[in-house]
Amino acid sequence: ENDQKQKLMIVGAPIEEGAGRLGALMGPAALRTAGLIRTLEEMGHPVDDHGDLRLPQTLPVVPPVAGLAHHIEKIAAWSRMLCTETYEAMKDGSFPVILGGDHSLSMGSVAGVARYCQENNRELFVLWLDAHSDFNTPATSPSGNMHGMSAALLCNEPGLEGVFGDEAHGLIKPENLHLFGIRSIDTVERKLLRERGIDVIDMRLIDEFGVAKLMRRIIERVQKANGILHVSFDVDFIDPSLAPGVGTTVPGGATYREAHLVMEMLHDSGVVGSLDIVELNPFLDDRGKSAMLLVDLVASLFGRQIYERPTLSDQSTTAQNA
Ligand code: NNH
Ligand code: MN
Ligand code: MN
Ligand code: MN
Repeated sequence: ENDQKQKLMIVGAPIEEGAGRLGALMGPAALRTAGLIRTLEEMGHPVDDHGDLRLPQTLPVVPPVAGLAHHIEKIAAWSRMLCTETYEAMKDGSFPVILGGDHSLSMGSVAGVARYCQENNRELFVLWLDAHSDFNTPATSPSGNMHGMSAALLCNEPGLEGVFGDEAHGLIKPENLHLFGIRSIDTVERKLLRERGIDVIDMRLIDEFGVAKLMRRIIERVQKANGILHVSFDVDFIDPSLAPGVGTTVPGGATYREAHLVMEMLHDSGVVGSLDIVELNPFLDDRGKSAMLLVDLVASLFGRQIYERPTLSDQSTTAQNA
């Protein structure tokens, strides 16, 4: 047993304007109702709960973009706030956990972690658990919904510079982005992913090789670089039969055990330094089913085991001080 567990900084980001349908605003509340904080505390993790953030009265001025980017001023305001939250948490030695809210919030959360990593000479890797690749830009997006653009922004694709403007923020190297669970890609997005050489682990690969082998490859990469891994968990990564509470369900998602195994392996690896839980839409959920599954998955990521055994993460090794 480990008595010195890393402090978790938890913050809710009730943002829904990045998605095509409303309701993700209620995500943080549903995760809290499902017992997220209590569960982590009972597992022995010190929790610093920052509550849910609110949009400021005045939004940043964002220059017009070429193409479609709905509600970019609001997304910019959220991104800037969340970037500060995760950056400060990392500096503080805490593990930031962002409760969404739609996936546009990862522009901010990852940018803050990336800024910390840049300043502290740590290589940042991102595991993007999602049915979608979220690699659209305002010029390529068929919908204009910014939750489908967050991975592209983080890889410095053109057209989204206005989100941060002159505000300090970090970005990631496209070769350090690992998309996992993918089964829905738009036409121009597909071309862009190919051109940038993004690592796309689609469901076909997961069917053929299994989660364990594919995850081990990513984890070993991060470990070799002494890097930090940010996990961005989109609820639609999971099969809709298990997690119906999301606006953009796609059939053929991760099974119950596949999703848990990903989280268990991530815990054991000791490389995860930050986490987003995004796209939960309680308005579409079935009696809290998706919210409760997410709490259990987060518990697996933070060390809940079916049958206890020692792991790397337990030898008081965390991603930050490794
Ligand atoms: N690719 C679509 C778009 O850009 C859908 C994105 N929706 C998501 N992403 N839920 O995870 O509009
Ligand atoms: Mn704090
Ligand atoms: Mn997504
Ligand atoms: Mn998705």
